[in-house]
Amino acid sequence: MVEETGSTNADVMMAATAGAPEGLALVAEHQTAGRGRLDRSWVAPARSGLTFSVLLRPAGVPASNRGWLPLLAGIAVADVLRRVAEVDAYLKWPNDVLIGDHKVAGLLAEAVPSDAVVVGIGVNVSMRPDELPSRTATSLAIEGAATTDRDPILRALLREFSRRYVAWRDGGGGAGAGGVRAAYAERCLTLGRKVSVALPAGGNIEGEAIAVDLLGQLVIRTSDGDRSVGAGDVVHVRS
Ligand code: BT5
Repeated sequence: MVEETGSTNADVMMAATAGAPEGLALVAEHQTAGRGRLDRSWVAPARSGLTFSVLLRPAGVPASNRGWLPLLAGIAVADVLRRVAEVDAYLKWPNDVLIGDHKVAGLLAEAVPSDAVVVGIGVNVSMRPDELPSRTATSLAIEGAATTDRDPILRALLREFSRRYVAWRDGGGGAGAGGVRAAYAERCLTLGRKVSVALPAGGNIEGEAIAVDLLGQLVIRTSDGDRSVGAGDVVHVRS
């Protein structure tokens, strides 16, 4: 636990490079340079939420299957927020945790050469409406959660993520291991919706999100056939 740092993901990636063991977790009360995907940022006032990162070394799981890790973390976050905070948390592909249409938590998985993956989790807990970093954000407090006590939520998150990770890794790390694909699909609001996906390299794909494939990619039924996307920003289009 540290009072303040730039980014817990950056710190744990450095520790990973220096040989730190699997399971290392770093929690920060405040991040001054919190990272999102694609060079975006994660912004939260000190102590308004949970910001932490965990080091994993899934040796034995093929690199092509590691895309499941952030999805696995999302399942754990959604389940803990439901059980402990008693909110209706769902997943938006690939790894936003939403309550209604608003984002309460975000996940960032970053690979470190030589087999390590750092999974960072940010959860908005007591953030007030005037502190929200964007119109699309929310917090447990705003959603009337049963608790905004960060300690039990953090402990439950670490336990649940670890439990799901071990079951997945020990099952070989595929789509069926630890039931990850089915568990993800069950909690994912994106499936069955009309979506527009902005691809990291530019351009959009539009169609109906019909499945999550064996690698954790989103399958979109377009007018030109089915396309799988491994990364991108999804907008749920209202019909
Ligand atoms: C994410 O990226 O949602 C990944 C966030 C991961 C944060 C954790 S905190 C611990 C660890 N250490 C780090 O440095 N990072 C990880 P993305 O899907 O790209 O979403 C980023 C976008 O979400 C931003 O561009 C904002 O629009 C929005 N955003 C920023 N801060 C937010 C917040 N606190 N709550 C909700 N939305 C936020």
